[in-house]
Amino acid sequence: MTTAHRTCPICDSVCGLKIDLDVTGRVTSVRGDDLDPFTGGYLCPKGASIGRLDEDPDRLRHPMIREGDEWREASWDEAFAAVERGINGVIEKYGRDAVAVFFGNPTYHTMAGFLYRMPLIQSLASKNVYSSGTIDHMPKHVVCGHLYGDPFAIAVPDVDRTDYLLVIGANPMESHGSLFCAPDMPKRLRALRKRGGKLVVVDPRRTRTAAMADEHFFVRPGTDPFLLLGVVHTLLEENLATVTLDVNGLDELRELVKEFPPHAVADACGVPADGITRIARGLAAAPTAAVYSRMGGSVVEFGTLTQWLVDVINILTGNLDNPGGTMFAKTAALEVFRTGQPFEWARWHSRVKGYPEVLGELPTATLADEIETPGEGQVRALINIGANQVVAAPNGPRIGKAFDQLDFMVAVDPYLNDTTKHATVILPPPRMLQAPHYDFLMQMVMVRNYTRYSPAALPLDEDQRSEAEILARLTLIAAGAPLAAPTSAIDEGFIGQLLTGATQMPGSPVEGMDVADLRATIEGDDGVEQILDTLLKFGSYGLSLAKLKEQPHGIDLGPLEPRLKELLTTPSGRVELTPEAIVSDLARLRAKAAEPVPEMLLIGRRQLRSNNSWLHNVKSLVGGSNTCTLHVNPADMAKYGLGERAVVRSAVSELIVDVEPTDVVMPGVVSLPHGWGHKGGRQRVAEENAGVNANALTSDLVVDVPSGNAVFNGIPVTVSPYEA
Ligand SMILES: Nc1nc2c(c(=O)[nH]1)N[C@H]1C(S)=C(S)[C@@H](COP(=O)(O)OP(=O)(O)OC[C@H]3O[C@@H](n4cnc5c(=O)[nH]c(N)nc54)[C@H](O)[C@@H]3O)O[C@H]1N2
Ligand SMILES: Nc1nc2c(c(=O)[nH]1)N[C@H]1C(S)=C(S)[C@@H](COP(=O)(O)OP(=O)(O)OC[C@H]3O[C@@H](n4cnc5c(=O)[nH]c(N)nc54)[C@H](O)[C@@H]3O)O[C@H]1N2
Ligand code: SF4
Ligand SMILES: [Mo]
Repeated sequence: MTTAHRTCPICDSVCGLKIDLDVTGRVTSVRGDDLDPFTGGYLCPKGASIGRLDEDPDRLRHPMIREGDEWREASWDEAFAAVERGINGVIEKYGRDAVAVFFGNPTYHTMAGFLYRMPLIQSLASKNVYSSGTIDHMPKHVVCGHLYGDPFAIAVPDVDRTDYLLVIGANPMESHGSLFCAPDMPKRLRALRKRGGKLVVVDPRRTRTAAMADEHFFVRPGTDPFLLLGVVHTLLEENLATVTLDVNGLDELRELVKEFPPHAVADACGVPADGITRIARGLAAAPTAAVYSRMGGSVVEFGTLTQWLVDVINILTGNLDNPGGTMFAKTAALEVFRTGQPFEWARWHSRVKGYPEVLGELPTATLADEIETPGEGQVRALINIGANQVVAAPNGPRIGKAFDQLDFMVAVDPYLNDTTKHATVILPPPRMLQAPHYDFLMQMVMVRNYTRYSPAALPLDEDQRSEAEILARLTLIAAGAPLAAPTSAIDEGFIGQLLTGATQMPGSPVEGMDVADLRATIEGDDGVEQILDTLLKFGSYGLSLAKLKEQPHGIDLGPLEPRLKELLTTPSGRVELTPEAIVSDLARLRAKAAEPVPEMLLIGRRQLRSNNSWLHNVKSLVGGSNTCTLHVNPADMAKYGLGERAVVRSAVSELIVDVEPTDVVMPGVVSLPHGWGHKGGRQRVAEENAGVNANALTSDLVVDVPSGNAVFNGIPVTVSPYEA
C-alpha cells in the first residue's frame, strides 16, 4: 500500500488529500491532509469519492473514432492522424478562422489545460477561441480590466479578517467558493460569526449560506444592479464613503446614481428600501467589510454592471486592497505573465452577431451562430477540450445540432457523453491520479498565499498519453508540424520564451544573462515539470520545483498584503470608477426597468455532490438530495395547481420536470440544477439518473452585453401542471 498526498482537482477549494492506494493502484481510502497548512484536512463528499470517480469503468481508456453512428477504439497514431487530416483539411480549404477551439471548466484546473492553452491558441491563430469563461465569470474580467487595467486583478474577500461579508448571488457553503479560494468555507464562515462579524446574503433562495447568515434578503433574479445602485446612492448621499485609493470618476459616479435612491429601486429588485439603506450603513460602519458576488451576479443579464458595483462599493467603503476587505493574492508562479500592458478589448468582433472579443475570446452564446451561418470565416471544425456545452451552455441542444454540421470535431475528454458523442475523434486524458497537479489559476484568488505541487500518484501505461502530450500534439498539428515532430518542441519553445522574456526585462534578476546558461539550471522530470520550475524560479517567492517537492503538504506563503499599486495598469495610473464601456450599459438597465416583470423566473442551483455535468456517473454522488428537481415555492404550487410533475416553458423550449415544493425558493422563482439530462453517451450510472437539461430552457439570444456572458439566472418561464 502507498499513500499519495495530492490536491483535489475538482473545485476551487484545492483541498489537500491523503489517498491510500493498494498495489494494483486502487484507492482504498481518502482523507483530508491535516498537515496541509492551508486546507487543514478539509474535504467534501466529492473529494472523498475521488477514488471511485477516478476508477470509473466508463472512463475511456483508448482514443475513439466515430464512423457514422458507430464508435471504435483506435491507436494514438491512428487517432492523431485522423485529427491532422480533419483539422488541416479544414484549414487548407477554408482558412484558420474555420477551426474553433473551446476550453471547458476542467482546463482551469489541470496543469495541461493551463500550460498548453496559449501555445495552442497561438499556433491555431483562429479568431474563434471560446471557453467556459463566457458561461461563468467573464463580467469580472471586464470589470477588473477597465477599473484596474488588469483583467486578472480579481480581489477576494479577506474572509478570515473581515467584520462584514455581503454575499450577492453565491453559495459558498455548497460551491465551496468560486474565484474565492478558501478551503473549509463552513469553518471560515462560522469563525466570522463567532468573532462578532456579520454575514449578509442576497439570494432568491434561502441557501445553506443564507441559512447561516445574520440577515438574508430575497432578491428578484437579475435585478441586483438596482439594489447595489441604491447602496452606492446611500453611501454617497449620506457621506459615508471613505475612499482610500486614487480614483477617477467619483463626481461622475455621484451624478450617475442620483436617479437610484433606495425607495426608487426597491420595487425593481424586491428588496425593501430600508433593507438597502441598512446594508449601506452596515458596510460603512463596519471596521472592515467585503462585498462578494459570483454566479447569481455574473450569469445574469446585467452581470458586468453587478460586478462593477460590487467593486465600486468595496472601493467607496475603503475596503478594496485593505486587510479585512477584498484583497489581491500574490502568486508563486504567475507574476511573470503580468505584462504591465493596459487592458485592451474589442480588438475584433464575432462574425455573425458582432460581439466584441474579451481576453481574445468570443462568447459561447454565439458559437452555434458561427457554426450554422454560411459565409467566409464560418466555423467548420472544433477542438473541444474538457467541455460539455450540450448541457452547460445556453440553448445547449442547439449547440449539439450545430456540432453535427461540423466537418470535423475532436474532443479531449475522458467520457463519451452528450457533447463528445458529436465528435469524430475523442482523445481521453488519463486518470486524475496519473496526472501531476498544480493550481496555477486558483493562486490568483486565494485568501492566503500558498502553493503546493502534487506529482502523479500513478504511472501511465504504455498505451496512455498524458493530457500534456495530447495538447502539445494538437498544438503541433495546428501549427502544421509533421506527426513525427517531438512534442518536447512545444515545451522547449515555452521555456525559451519565458527565459528570453526574463533576460530582457529591465530590472529582472537575470537581466542580460545568457538564455542557454539559464536553461541549464532548469530542473524537472518532464516538460511540464520544467515549465513549472521555470515559472517558480521567476516567481515572487524564489521557489523551485525541488523546494515544492520537499514539502508535499504545501507551503504557506503568508497573509494577503495590499498590492494594488503593483497591479494597476490603467493608462491614467488611477483606479477608473466609471469606465464608459461599463456605465454606458446603464441605458440598457433603465430600459429593463420599464418592462413588465415576468410572472415566473427560472434560476439554477448547485448541488453539494455535483460539479457541473461530470460527476454523475459515480453512485455515491447521485441520489438523495442530489437529484434533478424543480424547486417551487408552496404559494406557487397552489397558484398554478402543480403536482408531482410540471411543464416548464421558456422562449426556447419546454421540459417536463419533477417538482419539489419548498419555501427555500422565493415565490415567483423556480430553481433547476444544471449539468443533468444525460442521454446517448456511455455513462451508465448518469443515464440511469438522467434528469433533464436545464440549458434546454436557457436562451443564447440574451447576453450580458459588455462581456458577452451567457444568462442562466432570471429566465422568464411559465410553469403548468403536467398531464400525461
Ligand atoms: N458542489 C458544487 N460545487 C461547485 C460546482 C458545482 O456544480 N457543484 N461548480 C463549480 C463552478 S464551475 C462554479 S463557477 C462555482 C459557482 O459558485 P457559486 O456562484 O457560489 O455557486 P451557485 O450555487 O451557482 O451560486 C449562485 C447563487 O446565486 C443565486 N442566484 C441566482 N440568481 C440570482 C440573482 O439574480 N441574484 C442574486 N443575488 N442571486 C442569484 C442562486 O440561488 C445561488 O445560490 O461553483 C463551483 N463549485
Ligand atoms: N444553467 C446553467 N448552466 C451553467 C451554469 C449554471 O450555473 N447554470 N454554470 C456554468 C459554469 S459556471 C460552468 S464553469 C460551465 C461548465 O461547463 P463545461 O466546462 O462545459 O462543463 P463541465 O460539466 O465542467 O464538463 C467538462 C467536461 O470535461 C470533461 N473532463 C473531466 N475531467 C477532465 C480532464 O481532466 N480533462 C479533460 N480534457 N476533460 C475532462 C468532462 O467529462 C466533461 O465532458 O457550466 C455552465 N453552465
Ligand atoms: S471542496 Fe470537495 S471537490 Fe472541492 S477541492 Fe475540496 S474535496 Fe475537492
Ligand atoms: Mo464555473
